[in-house]
Amino acid sequence: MTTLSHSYKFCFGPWNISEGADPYGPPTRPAQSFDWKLAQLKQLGFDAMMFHDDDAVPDIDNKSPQQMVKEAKELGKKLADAGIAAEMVAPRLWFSPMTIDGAYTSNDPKARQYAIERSLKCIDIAQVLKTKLIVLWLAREGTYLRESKNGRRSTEYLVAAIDKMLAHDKKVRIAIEPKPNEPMDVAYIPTIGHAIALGYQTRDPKRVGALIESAHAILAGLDPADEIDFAMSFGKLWSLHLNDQNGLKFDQDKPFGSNNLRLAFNQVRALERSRYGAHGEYVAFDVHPFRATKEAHTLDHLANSRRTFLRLLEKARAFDDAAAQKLVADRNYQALDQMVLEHLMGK
Ligand code: XLS
Ligand code: MG
Repeated sequence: MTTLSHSYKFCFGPWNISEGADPYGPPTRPAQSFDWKLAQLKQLGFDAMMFHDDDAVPDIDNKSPQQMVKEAKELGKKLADAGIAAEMVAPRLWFSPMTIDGAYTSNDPKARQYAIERSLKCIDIAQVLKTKLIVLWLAREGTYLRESKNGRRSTEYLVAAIDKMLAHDKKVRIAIEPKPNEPMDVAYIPTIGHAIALGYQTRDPKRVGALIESAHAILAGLDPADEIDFAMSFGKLWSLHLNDQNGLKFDQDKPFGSNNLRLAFNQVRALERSRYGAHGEYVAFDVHPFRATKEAHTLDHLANSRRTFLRLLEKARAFDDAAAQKLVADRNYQALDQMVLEHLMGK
């Protein structure tokens, strides 16, 4: 089994070991310390941790630049001592009162300035943690009613903000993570096509790529495997959040393959055919335990997602492509459909 995972490296964020609170009820499991979470990572067969800026430097808005660097260095030492890489750092632009009406696309120029300044701090933290990758999940860039903003101006604001980040650090690479909604009613940059197009408007498009999350593609009514293929054809898939989603509802961050095994199988096939990871990219599982999960099973959603990925990797590599191509050449799609199903069901 381990030989199959050699070409993929795995990652999760501290937020993926969550306590079960949801909008309708309190936590159901005790909070775990950061150090506890870090200690589990290697044991679960993972290689890196991804961070929000305030995972790396808590209460970042109230820290001086010197204090921020000091705390980031302390974290960097912890990671180095544990042999764990930092995959990326993402500015958490959806908590602060400054981002109530959006961050980069807020109608308030002071809020837009706050969002950019916070993003530059995030880049400084990434430098200390020795990662060049910044992920922008544009959580609050959207509207509850379209008349409150102007889509063209919002696009221009997003380009201007990214340009400021690209100018701040000549080595930084930015991956835009699209999502069509939630927390917004309708979000800007809803799909990977929008994210990649936005990058081409910036001052240095070769440093702007994208991140795909399975559930976000499903929420947009799209097939995550197609989104992966599209991004890979542009060389723009620089990070990846594999998980799952049962239809068009709140973002469930379910374990990979939990709802759509065939969709998961085709995501792995898409990664394989484009050799995702060949330039050091990680497979992250942006997943949460079910609220009903007991404390004793706090990590199982991560272990299961990685195990499912590796089992589907075996399936993808064992799939008889030659036989499949014969059925395609004969346009015998019923037989091809059944062939895939029986392959997944096992003989
Ligand atoms: C949304 C984002 C989020 C992280 C990264 O899915 O990936 O999970 O906070 O910004
Ligand atoms: Mg995500």
